[in-house]
Amino acid sequence: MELFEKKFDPELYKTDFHWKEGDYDVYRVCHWSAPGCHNSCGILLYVKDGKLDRVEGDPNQPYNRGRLCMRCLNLPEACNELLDRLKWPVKRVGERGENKWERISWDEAYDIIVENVQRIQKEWGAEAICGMIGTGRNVCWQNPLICYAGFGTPNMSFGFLSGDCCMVPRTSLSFCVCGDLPVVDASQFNEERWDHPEYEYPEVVLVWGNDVIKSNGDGFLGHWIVDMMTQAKTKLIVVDPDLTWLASRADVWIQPRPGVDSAIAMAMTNVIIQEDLYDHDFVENWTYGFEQLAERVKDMTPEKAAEIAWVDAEDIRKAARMFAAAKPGALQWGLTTDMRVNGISEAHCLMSLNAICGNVDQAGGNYLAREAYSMNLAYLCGYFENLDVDMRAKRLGNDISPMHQFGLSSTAASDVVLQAIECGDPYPVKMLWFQGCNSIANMAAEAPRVYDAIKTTEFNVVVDYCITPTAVACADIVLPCAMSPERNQLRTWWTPLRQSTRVVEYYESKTDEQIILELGKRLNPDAWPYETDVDLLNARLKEGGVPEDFAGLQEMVYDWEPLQYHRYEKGLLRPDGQPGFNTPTGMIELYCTTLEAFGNDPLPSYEEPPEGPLSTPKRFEEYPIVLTTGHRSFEFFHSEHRNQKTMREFHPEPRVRIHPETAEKYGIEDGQWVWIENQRGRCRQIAWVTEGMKPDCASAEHGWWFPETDGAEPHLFGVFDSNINNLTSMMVVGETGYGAPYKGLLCKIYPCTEENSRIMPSEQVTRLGGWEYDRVEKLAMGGHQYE
Ligand SMILES: Nc1nc2c(c(=O)[nH]1)N[C@H]1C(S)=C(S)[C@@H](COP(=O)(O)OP(=O)(O)OC[C@H]3O[C@@H](n4cnc5c(=O)[nH]c(N)nc54)[C@H](O)[C@@H]3O)O[C@H]1N2
Ligand SMILES: Nc1nc2c(c(=O)[nH]1)N[C@H]1C(S)=C(S)[C@@H](COP(=O)(O)OP(=O)(O)OC[C@H]3O[C@@H](n4cnc5c(=O)[nH]c(N)nc54)[C@H](O)[C@@H]3O)O[C@H]1N2
Ligand SMILES: [Mo]
Repeated sequence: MELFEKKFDPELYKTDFHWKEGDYDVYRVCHWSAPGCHNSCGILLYVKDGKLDRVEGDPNQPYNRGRLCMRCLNLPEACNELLDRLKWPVKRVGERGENKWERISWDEAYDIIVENVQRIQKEWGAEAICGMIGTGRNVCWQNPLICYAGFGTPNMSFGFLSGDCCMVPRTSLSFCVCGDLPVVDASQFNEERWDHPEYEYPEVVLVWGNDVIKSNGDGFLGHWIVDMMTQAKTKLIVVDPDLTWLASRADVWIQPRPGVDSAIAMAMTNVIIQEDLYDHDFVENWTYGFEQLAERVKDMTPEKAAEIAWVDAEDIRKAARMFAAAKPGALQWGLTTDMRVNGISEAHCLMSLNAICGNVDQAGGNYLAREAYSMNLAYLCGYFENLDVDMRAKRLGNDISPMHQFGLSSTAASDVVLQAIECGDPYPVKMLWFQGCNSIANMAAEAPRVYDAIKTTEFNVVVDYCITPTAVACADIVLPCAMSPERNQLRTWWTPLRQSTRVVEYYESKTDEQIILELGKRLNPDAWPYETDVDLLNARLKEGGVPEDFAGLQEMVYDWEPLQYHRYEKGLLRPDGQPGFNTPTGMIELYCTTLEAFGNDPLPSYEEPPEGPLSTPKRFEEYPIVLTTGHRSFEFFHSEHRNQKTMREFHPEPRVRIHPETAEKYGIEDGQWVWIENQRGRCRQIAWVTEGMKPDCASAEHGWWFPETDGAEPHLFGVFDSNINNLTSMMVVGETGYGAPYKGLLCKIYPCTEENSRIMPSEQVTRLGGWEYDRVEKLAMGGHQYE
């Protein structure tokens, strides 16, 4: 009790930007990246002798209320004791792959970059330059802006993330079907949080393929669901092949074979319609195409879906009834939705299921989240202002699907970028600018193939805080970026607006804002009329009509806007001010007119993954385990944090989860190194034998490299040794160009022995040409050419 009171002592926990506490200067800011994260929690930075010494959660910040994850608490190690943190710009002195670098000044680095950019612009056209970005860190507008307003290219791409299959299928589909993005309402969009007079807790949260306690993905803190469970007895339905913390506390846990969730979602929708459990008022007044939806799902009975997904039909019925009865219910969907060839369709299934239960734009249901002050500080930042129509038309991928062409995706399609590098089709790509992306360790599917490609481009730059495997493989220049406490930054990725001020520095590293500004001024001065990073940020605030400037936001940290529910009834969602959703019909389109106009299936559908027990039975005999990949962990953010000692103490090696029966079948023991293999390649991880995992399935980790080991090839920090993306594929994407099968493959697993481990995958890839198999040479829309 004493502790609790002390925690909220106004003398100790102030709301000022800065105060003194003993030897410490304390600063009240928020964290985003680097190192990476999808949130920006309120934190207190304790600085001693000019160094970050300690981090605490800010108890006065309504967003996280003092709570922090282990990665944030470990920020001092990330800033000061990270293994081989980069202190200054370097240029390559040996061959690519040798990991030999020489210190250079920022001026020299910029001169080399400017010279190469201008040469490539002249010889190949600006479109031959491509920005490479990772997930939504605080590089998500800086990288695009330097591409569009500096290099003059329309190409900024997720670093070989096949089918743009993170969030983009879900968001694009949401924009087509309901005009906005529905996010579970955990009262996070208003300052009063749970005390807001209109807030209601969800009765049921349907957690679909999302380990939100670990991932806290897309600006949603998993712990808010725990708050709901403890404060309001919110119940859970979890759909996950693995026993997550939330699944272990769910009323219904459906444990599907990875890759076929749309069958379950359609069956649940079917039950809700057949048993007349849907929200009649909402369906009649605010949705379009209910009859067609009913017709489409009619044949997907719980029994049929159960057979497809290896689950129990009664569980599907139970989940459907429970979700439909919840007033409100809320849908928490995860990455698995995107990581399918039919990602768009799976998202449509889930969206429809949620909509007919009347949960969209309801308090405690799914809030329609928008950028703070409708500012465009994301992947399209500067696109329209800096590129003319002809240049925009050249964006790679615009020709593969209307969804790309009409701007539902804001990136160049990464599969087409790979095709452009490999075959010069539709035109060659000659320079890669990696800022916030370590492709071959993590983002790229078919990593060995991408490795081969990125080594061939003429000039590459990596902006990162360490030398990554991607940098060793292909970079000519590496620029050191600052960590979060070392930068002046804004976050607008959904309201509220957040601001954070630089309070420490590290050698010669610079912030992403400083880097793009200094480079932009040299390349295209008219587009960069600012002196400092703060000027650049102030210009963004002014554009957004934000009342405060950067300095004015310092004490606030979080700038909350007023919150409104039922905006569709009040005419607050559409630009014409009419009631309804921002779609052509003004309704949530269960039958989607935009997809129809694009020549895509306008209704939700179920499709088997290109490789699976039903689609490729012969291959299934050889590779009898259904594999899902990339399950998040507390310690790491993708390929990051492997270079923090503390994280490696908690999580020293990569792990693949398998059920005891499956382990027994293949002679695998818990804790043993095993090979995970399919026709494209193999990698090794430690077997984690657990009752939690679905039998005959496996869940392998992603993002592994070993920064403590030799960086030069052939070892290359061991980046291919445990890389699950030796097994995934590029160029096999949905008919829309979106969605790729990272979750839902086939593999076999067998113990590593001395005999079968003589050649490690890193050597195989860097020295022996990788594994022999047929690469799908051309982009395969809706690709099914596996058997
Ligand atoms: N098999 C499989 N593969 C997957 C996934 C999966 O589930 N399964 N998940 C996929 C998904 S959803 C995604 S989004 C991708 C993510 O892939 P990425 O987001 O590309 O992640 P990283 O490979 O960690 O690369 C990010 C790099 O940016 C650096 N960095 C961090 N913060 C900053 C910053 O503020 N500025 C700059 N300049 N650099 C910074 C880091 O040090 C790191 O080297 O991975 C994908 N890969
Ligand atoms: N600590 C940490 N946090 C992160 C990240 C990180 O690397 N580390 N990455 C960030 C990024 S970019 C993203 S996109 C998000 C992703 O965050 P999440 O959406 O939580 O993604 P995952 O952890 O890949 O998978 C979530 C769950 O899906 C289950 N699953 C796997 N395959 C299937 C399937 O076929 N069907 C169903 N129903 N479930 C399946 C897994 O068992 C797992 O429990 O996390 C973000 N947050
Ligand atoms: Mo992601």
